Amino acid sequence: MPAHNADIAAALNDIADLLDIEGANPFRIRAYRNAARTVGELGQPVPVMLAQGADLDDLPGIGPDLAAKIREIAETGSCALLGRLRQELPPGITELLKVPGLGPKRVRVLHHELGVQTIEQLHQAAREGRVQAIHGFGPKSQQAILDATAAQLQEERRIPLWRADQTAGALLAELATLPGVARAVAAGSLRRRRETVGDLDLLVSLSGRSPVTDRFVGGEDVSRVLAHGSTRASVVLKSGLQVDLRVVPAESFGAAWVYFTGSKAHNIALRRLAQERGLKINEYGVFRGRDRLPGATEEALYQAIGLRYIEPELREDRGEIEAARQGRLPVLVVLGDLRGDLHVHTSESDGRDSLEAMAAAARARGLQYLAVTEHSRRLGVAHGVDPARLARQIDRIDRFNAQSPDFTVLKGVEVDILEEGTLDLPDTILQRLDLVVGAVHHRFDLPRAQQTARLLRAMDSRYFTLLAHPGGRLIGERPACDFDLLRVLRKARERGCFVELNAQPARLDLTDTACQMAKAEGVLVCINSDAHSTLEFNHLTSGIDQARRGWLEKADVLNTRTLEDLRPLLARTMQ
Ligand code: DGT
Ligand code: CA
Ligand code: CA
Repeated sequence: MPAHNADIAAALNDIADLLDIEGANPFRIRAYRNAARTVGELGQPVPVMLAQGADLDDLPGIGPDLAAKIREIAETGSCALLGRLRQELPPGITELLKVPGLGPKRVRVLHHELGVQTIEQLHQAAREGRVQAIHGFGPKSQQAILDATAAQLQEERRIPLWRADQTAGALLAELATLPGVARAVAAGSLRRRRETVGDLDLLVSLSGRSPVTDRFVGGEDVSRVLAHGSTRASVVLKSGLQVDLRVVPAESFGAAWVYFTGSKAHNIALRRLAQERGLKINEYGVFRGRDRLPGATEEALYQAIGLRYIEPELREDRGEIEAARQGRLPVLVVLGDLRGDLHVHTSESDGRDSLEAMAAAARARGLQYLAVTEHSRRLGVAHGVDPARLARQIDRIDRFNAQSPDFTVLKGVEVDILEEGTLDLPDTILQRLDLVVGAVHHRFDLPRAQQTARLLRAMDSRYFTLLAHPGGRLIGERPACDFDLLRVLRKARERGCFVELNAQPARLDLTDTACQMAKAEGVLVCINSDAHSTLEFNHLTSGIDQARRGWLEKADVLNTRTLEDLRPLLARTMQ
């Protein structure tokens, strides 16, 4: 399959990184970086240009040698030079580039002087004080490396929720088939739908004698057994993920499920409340002196201490117990509440499927509308649109809608917010749209005051509807940028515009607590898939998980509105 420009640019950047670590000639390194940028900003896919017989060495800064490499990458996905560099250097070395503050030059020195090849080894070296001994690295940079690698390692041990879901689903299905097993359920952070999961906690209740723990530790994917008794077992799977299993009698099931769902902070707060009422709760039940109160269901356990049932996503000791006490728990949004999706890409920019295919897929999921929001021109790597191409897409959408009585495609764009806070497309084209989604895709590193000013200025644009993935983070890969969220939310309310909860599993941006803040400030949150293919409407489920952790109700979410109710809200941002 021919490579996308973005993949070609990434491969060229990898070559530059590896050459840099190797200590190659700076001019050669710069040539690869420039070529990566040039390819990234091309208006056309390289494979298409090649098919049309274009000469790549006509491009600025690209000579015959680089042109041949680009052709090789475009046709095969890689090139001999990249393969050779990857073989010569230790496989983990590019991981070191992920440590904030470490560029190729410093990685080269650390590798050369200390022989470190992995983040773990670098962490160890910093802990032993060996980093500060190197020329150019003082105690201060050693401490920074120590902190950054610690954070990196911590983060790496947690896995994203969607992956945990897959493993847990398979294990639970297996447990449920064992003789004597009445129920097999998930607990822990997985059930609370945290965005990352440290280990899996599974709970089984029995209807008779059962070989459940023996069969569990003997499972095919188990690499190590940490504990094995008749009521509990812990294993490490081949993937490195730990799984804790508890087996409980049916009469304790509710109490145990609450206990092992956590969070720990929620449990502690529950226990304190129970004590105030002269009760004792633990994983076996609720007790007044020696009497056991009903604890077979979670509802019964909560009721015994005077509370309404609390949804697992809320169990973080962030006010849910007080809310349950006062009977003002939120009625959390569910997937079926969503009527549309306001951030979707098609093959016109970096999506995989056509506008028509995306609309059909959204409709098949019961949605009523979607907004097509291609990248704008600055994002050459994503084949971003210029005004002329956007104008053609607007016409195409008009034609589509004329033929589509029961599903509407809204005209949008995901316009880049430039460094100074201006937008990457002129008002003359933006004003023809139904909505303008603004997003930051570069200079994530601006200082707080400057980043905040950039976002506020963007929201002051004449046409601005929705701030996409506000934090700009990629979970486990890139931290959120630093800005004053409260000021941004207040500006959004003042301007009548909205913030996105981007549902891509790697983004989940807004975070849960940021959703709570948006709700408190009276700013509607839009849960968008940011789908780049028809399959990616699945992301909406992850977005709903996160929104629920953020206490959002149907009314707090913009795209639970019918198209009729949505239109005037969008129109207010486009005047
Ligand atoms: P994780 O695994 O780091 O993503 O987070 P959790 O919440 O799944 O934590 P985990 O696996 O250590 O424990 C599962 C649940 O068991 C936890 O949410 C609450 C309960 N639990 C564990 N240790 C304690 C404890 O020391 N006290 C109380 N009250 N509950 C605990
Ligand atoms: Ca856990
Ligand atoms: Ca655990």
